Amino acid sequence: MDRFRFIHAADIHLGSMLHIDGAEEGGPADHCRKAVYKAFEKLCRKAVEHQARFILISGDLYDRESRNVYANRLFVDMCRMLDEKGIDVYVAAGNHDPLRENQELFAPTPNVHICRADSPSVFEVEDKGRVIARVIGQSYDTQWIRKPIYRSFDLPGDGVFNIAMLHTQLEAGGNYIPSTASDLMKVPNIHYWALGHIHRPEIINEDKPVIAYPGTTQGRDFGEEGPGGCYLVEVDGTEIISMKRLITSSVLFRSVHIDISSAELNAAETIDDLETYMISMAGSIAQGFDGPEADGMADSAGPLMPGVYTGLNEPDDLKEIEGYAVRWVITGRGSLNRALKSLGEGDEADITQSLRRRLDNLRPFVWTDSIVIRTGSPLTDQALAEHKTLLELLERSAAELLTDEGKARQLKSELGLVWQGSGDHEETDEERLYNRLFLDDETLRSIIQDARQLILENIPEKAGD
Ligand SMILES: [Mn+2]
Repeated sequence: MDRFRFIHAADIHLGSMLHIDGAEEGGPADHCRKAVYKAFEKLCRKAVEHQARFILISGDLYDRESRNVYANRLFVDMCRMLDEKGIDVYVAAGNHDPLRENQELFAPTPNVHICRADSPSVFEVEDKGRVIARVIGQSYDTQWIRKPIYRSFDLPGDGVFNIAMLHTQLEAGGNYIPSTASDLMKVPNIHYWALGHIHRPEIINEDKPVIAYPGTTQGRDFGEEGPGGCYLVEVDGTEIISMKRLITSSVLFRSVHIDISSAELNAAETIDDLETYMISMAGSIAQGFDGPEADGMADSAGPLMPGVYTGLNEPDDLKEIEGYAVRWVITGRGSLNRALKSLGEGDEADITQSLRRRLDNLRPFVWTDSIVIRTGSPLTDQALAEHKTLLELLERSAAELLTDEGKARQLKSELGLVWQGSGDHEETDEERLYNRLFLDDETLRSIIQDARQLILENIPEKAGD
């Protein structure tokens, strides 16, 4: 049978920049300006390195309909390099970069195949004179497509590996190609749905057909934490042998939670103690270890299917990272609260500046974007006694939700409603609930921990308050 590899990417958003606060020219600011372009270059170099036969880009290659010269030139330059290696590039335009006539600033190289916008385009991928794969897709011609265009994706079932590219929110209604996973599964003869639009990687269906979002290649703000990347898929005939996520981010956004009631900090009393702790934590972040307090990718790396991972769990991935933009979220009840609660806005800025200065030489860089303080004073013995039942109930419920699968499932199905039909994700805020199509275990865990923390923070400090 014919064996080949391809790369599935989407939402590259060439022409956009990362949002970090306060960085001046040079250092972190430079990295943040270039990171989106760098991610695309990495993607192309990885295609060569892994001997991919072709690359799929399922929408939002560019951030805007009007191309910028740098972005368009980079695309054409990289595609020329890929052409020399015999690698084809298939592009479907998305809602950010809808297809118009005469919009390319540089002539595309012959290996670039762009889907039409008025009807589905079908491309055949050949190897040694034989068709080994087909790619079907359709471009956006305006910012919205409200029709189920995938229903006319018609490919023969003749033993050739068939791929469909679709830039969709995967919602029954809405502006971005109304569809559901089961709608897509009804389209015959498709082996792989190469989706785009949702910026968080997600494998919606594991097999026959695979339905997958590769996520953005480089997160651009705190709504897009975790490493961006693409999928490397290996195929034998019409069977997928392996699927692996390659990391293309060079800068990561991280919200790092610091609990002042933790063992390391419960004796701390001064801002200096806190800063010292944050400096040492920054050192761990730079090395790729963030300890149990940090949320996010360290424990989000569980395999989705053999050979697929979502986080930085291969040593090589760490080498890709040039820096981290960190939002420190300081929570909990402890003695440090006395110093923290006297802070004004200027003081927070001062701590931010101090951290930036003290971490200036750290590589990969750890840039303090902001500090969020959400602490309370320690509970007195009297308050602990008065709220004994509440505290016990709280700990028991939190523990049950984390360990009892039945309870967790029930909570997930109820909370999950928040994720459905949230409408147009282009218009909501950076929290981006929409970016999580389904409530996964990691998100559930962080919701339970946050809820527990909030309840603890709001217990009155003195009995009778
Ligand atoms: Mn996008």
